Amino acid sequence: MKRHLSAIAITLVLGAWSQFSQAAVINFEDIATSAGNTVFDTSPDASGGFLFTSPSNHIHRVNQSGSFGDSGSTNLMIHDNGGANAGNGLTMTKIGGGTFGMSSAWLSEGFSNFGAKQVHIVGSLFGGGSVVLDFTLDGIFDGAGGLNDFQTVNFDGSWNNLTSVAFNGIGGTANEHAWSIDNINVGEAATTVPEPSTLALMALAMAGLGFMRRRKQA
Ligand SMILES: [Ca+2]
Ligand SMILES: [Ca+2]
Repeated sequence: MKRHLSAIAITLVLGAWSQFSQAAVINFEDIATSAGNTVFDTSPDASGGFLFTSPSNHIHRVNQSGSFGDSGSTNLMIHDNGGANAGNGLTMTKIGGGTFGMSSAWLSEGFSNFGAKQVHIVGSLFGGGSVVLDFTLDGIFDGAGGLNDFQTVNFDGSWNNLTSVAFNGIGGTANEHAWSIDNINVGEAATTVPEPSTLALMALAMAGLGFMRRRKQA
């Protein structure tokens, strides 16, 4: 009986904890490009349980300095394909459906001479509505040198319950607007504060565990 109660208490604690600890980073290392190389994909990329699609079917997997934004590892670079302005978008959705939260990501100008000035980010919310953030790139883009090409963009708690997020490079060189992305922090309710009922359940379960430990020692 005691063992059963302990198991139940542990399950409750782990269950409650997992509701706000499922953050994960999509770093594109599961579809890595070898150092010094760039691979050009003409179909959507799947990484970290998410699908990344571009209306132009023109996604570069980059792990290269020089002309490209360098994150020190594989990242995705998007630019207009042949001058179609809608072509530089990238949309992420969860494979198999479902909602997700997003707390941060790395963004950079994508290509020397063709870099975007801003990245326009639109999150579609479950049940309707959207959240929007325009992130200004810093113009620091040195290719192989010592400066950091990428910046971190942070998202607040309104970026939860997302069904998809669309990124678009804007400004900069006409018809190119190249930009790059890496290290996207995602997770169910990534920035949600646990509800009082969840906290109460955890406290109850932990108290139960402590009580059983004391009984065992006695
Ligand atoms: Ca990476
Ligand atoms: Ca930069």
